Amino acid sequence: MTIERIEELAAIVDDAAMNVTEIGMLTADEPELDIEAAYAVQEASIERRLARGERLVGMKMGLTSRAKMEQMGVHEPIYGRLTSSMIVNDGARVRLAEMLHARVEPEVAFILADDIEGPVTPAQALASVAGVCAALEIIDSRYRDFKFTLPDVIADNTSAIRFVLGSTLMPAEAVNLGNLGIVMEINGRIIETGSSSAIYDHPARSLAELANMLARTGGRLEAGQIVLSGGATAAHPLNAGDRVRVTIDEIGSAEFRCE
Ligand code: 0L1
Ligand code: MG
Repeated sequence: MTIERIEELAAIVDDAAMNVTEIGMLTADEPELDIEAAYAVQEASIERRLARGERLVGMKMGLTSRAKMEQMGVHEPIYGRLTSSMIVNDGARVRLAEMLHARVEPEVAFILADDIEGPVTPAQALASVAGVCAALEIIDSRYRDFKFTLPDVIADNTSAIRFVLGSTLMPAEAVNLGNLGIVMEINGRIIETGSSSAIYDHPARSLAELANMLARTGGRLEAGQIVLSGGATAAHPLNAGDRVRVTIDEIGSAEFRCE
């Protein structure tokens, strides 16, 4: 695919996100949009954000649960990019008018102390982590009815729109990272329970896989970056007035309100 076409497709997903307008699948009009081209579109769409003054603050893993992988018919997760405009402070409000059909999922987040360059094992990746915290990711596909193929969702930056990090950072080695109990509540009602083991079997495995996937194209994770390791349960639709909270054993909680 030509650079010009990649830029055109990046403008379509970026405009849709900025103007809160839904679009049809890019693959419907562009049969050449394979996974490699889709990551190029994602990167070009992020370049547009950076040119507007946003900063790259980290990366996210998507489709990390067996259920989501089976649903999409894939064998490996996908990754997206996190920018400064996606950060919501713990306890703050999010405006649903800035989203199309937002859903929320509980996650475990890493903050990196050092760069991570693949190939690495989960244990090696953990050695570069400053700490872990509870997180909530809001996803909002730009595609009509949240329907997409794998290249479409990669091009659309894996549906990223907002995320909240809990205010407590725990040393990764101090917690039982591979099997932490997770409870997500909406308006005080428990809506999902799960375990961090649902995140690619272990959040550290997800982190290492991300570094290894980036290494295929010469990329790496950088010190100070945030990594969302993947959804631990199904994602839930959000409505105005919702108060959302995740509590993760041993690492704390994160919350936001919808308006
Ligand atoms: O963060 C995620 O797991 C989302 C990945 C993209 C698929 C979706 O939007 O559900
Ligand atoms: Mg997610």
